[in-house]
Amino acid sequence: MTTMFKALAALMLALLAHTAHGQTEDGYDLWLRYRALPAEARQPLQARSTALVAAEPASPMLRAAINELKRGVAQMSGREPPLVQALQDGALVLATPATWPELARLSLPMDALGQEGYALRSVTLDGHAVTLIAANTERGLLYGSFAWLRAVQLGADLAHLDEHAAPKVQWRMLNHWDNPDRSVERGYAGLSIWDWQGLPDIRRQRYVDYARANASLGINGTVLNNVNTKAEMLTEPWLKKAAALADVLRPYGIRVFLSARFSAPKELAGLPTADPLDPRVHAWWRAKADEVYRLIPDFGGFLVKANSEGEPGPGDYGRSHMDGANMLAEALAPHHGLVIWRAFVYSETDADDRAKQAYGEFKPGDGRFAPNVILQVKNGPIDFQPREPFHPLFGAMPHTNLGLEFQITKEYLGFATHLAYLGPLFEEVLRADTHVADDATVARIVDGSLYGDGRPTLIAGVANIGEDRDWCGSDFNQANWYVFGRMAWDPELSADAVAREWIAQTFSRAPRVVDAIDKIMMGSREAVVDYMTPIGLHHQMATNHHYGPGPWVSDLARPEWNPTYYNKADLNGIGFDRGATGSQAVAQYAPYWAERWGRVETTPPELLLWFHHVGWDAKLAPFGGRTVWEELVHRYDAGVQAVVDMRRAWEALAPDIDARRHAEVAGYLAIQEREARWWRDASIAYFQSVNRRPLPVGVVAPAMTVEQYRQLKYSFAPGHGS
Ligand code: BDP
Repeated sequence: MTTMFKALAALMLALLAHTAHGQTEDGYDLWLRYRALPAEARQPLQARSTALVAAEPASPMLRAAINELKRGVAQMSGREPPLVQALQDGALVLATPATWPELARLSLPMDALGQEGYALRSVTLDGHAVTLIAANTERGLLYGSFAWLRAVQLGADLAHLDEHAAPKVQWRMLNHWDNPDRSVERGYAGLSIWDWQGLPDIRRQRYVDYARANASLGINGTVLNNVNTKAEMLTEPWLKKAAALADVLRPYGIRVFLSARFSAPKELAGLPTADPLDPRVHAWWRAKADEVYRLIPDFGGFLVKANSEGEPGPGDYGRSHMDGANMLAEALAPHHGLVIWRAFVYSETDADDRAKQAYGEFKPGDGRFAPNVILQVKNGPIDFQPREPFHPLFGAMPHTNLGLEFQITKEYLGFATHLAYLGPLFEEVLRADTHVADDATVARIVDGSLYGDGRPTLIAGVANIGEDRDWCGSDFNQANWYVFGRMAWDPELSADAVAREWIAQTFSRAPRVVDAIDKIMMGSREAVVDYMTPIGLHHQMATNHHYGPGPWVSDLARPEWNPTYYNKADLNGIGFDRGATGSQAVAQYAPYWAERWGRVETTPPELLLWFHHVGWDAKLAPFGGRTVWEELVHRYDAGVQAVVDMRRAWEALAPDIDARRHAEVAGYLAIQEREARWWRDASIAYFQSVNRRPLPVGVVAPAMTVEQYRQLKYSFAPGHGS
């Protein structure tokens, strides 16, 4: 009896300990955790959420908003607000001008809210102190509901709310690189979240939760499949699967898009050609578009990777990208669909600097793309590297709709295991001033405000989402999904502010904890740059899987696939000359940059080897008397040291973070430190084998020889796709 009693008591204690944190944290809830508030914060929330007032009967979208508010309030305050029709003190009122004509009297900035914005305001209506969630549309109410829940989670004063927001970019979109077999190209979070086999019959709760997370950020489009796509994705059975997902996502304001394979008419219909100027091809795509819209009436459109890295395209028939894009645009136009045409194009037969090729290919076509085509341009001219200058197409095609593509999945920044917060990378790109006109930042080009003509605008991010319980392969990777969505909504947001928001919702609201985690996050991307590719190096990773260093690789079929093509390291110097004596890539930028980046002295140190080939022994002013070789080594060391410091700072947070998540992050940081050292050691060993310089005084020698690093093989590194 006593033993049993003891066992029971132990069980009770364990359960209590378990619920002390509300519930075990496994990352599934993302930033929508809505954990029970401490008693002192619960009361003000209860007072400000006594009931929900909303139009009845509610549409699916309004229902989604109401459900989210109920769930959030119930979890945080312990009391679920009832849905009522009459005003009462402390109610949350979801109002549009159509359902609540009195809105007009309240001098709310309704015009500024547009079709997607919202206002949150504490007001007194008919003698009742209520909180208005106001918008012109139900979508605005949905976004406003999430914004109010965010305000609660961030500890806002609920009695004095007054904020409003509207997205600056029209399309805020995820690009999944998911394959029909559920592998994910460059995905490090398990299988695809799309259980294709179960679709269209099985509509998993996970899809709804995915939609909730996206809606909370304002993401309004998703491309379901890989840009390297199979033609089959456009056949009826697969379209039905996509249609089922579209049904689930629709109430959350998310439109479904598909990647389309340019050669589909040949592969699916046996046409002898996919030539965009061939009338049969044209007719096939028109019929296909009609079929897609019959199944998915609000289908968004096609994303196309053409004539790039072996994918088929109009170039196979001697036609231009414009020919290809405009043909598809015509097929989609009757349905108001979009063609998103990728500018990530470089040719195996073009010996010119790869960084120049997209500009060379697309710039002459400025103004010749159909109005429902958006050209999707990667943030930099090479390929999602830890640091690149902004892509020269930004600002160079004023008469073309240009979208921006970021990579949220960390193919080049340590996969899922390294902690690298991408906010500073996104911010750096968005704030870059192209100097094509006054205040012509990438943000203002991409959000269209530079042109002011209401053109369609787009920011896309290659998703880092998979089947893993925590969605993204680690807790900190969730921050990259979050910051992507927030900055796509408002490209002017600061990486630091968004990090703080995310931390408060994800880990803790205690200022000391927020400060400490923010410091780790804000320095993390620069740490990766330093231990992988300092002072402007790029594309130095191992072959195919891109896991780990491979600066020595020089035997791949295409020159521009080799890291040596980019580092150009030899006995005398290192770096890619893109100035007047080299590839002249600088000339693709506005004169302001062409001139500055064209000269070593005026090139910022972080882009030095991107634009210049410099002598190992050159002493450059920003390096404070160090030679280029010394600076390079110094940066590798700084990168490793930064990770050591991140680890230490995280260890110190043990008392403040739930044990499971703390331990997991600590484990990842251990991997990161080991791999940072690997990058540092292997890179230094290689460059030293080439330049034959001694290591700077006091520097620790690499652990192994360059030969040993070259022998390392990682055949099963993740993310390879099918
Ligand atoms: C590269 C990836 C490759 C993608 C390609 C793309 O390594 O897997 O297919 O980008 O964006 O960075 O199309």
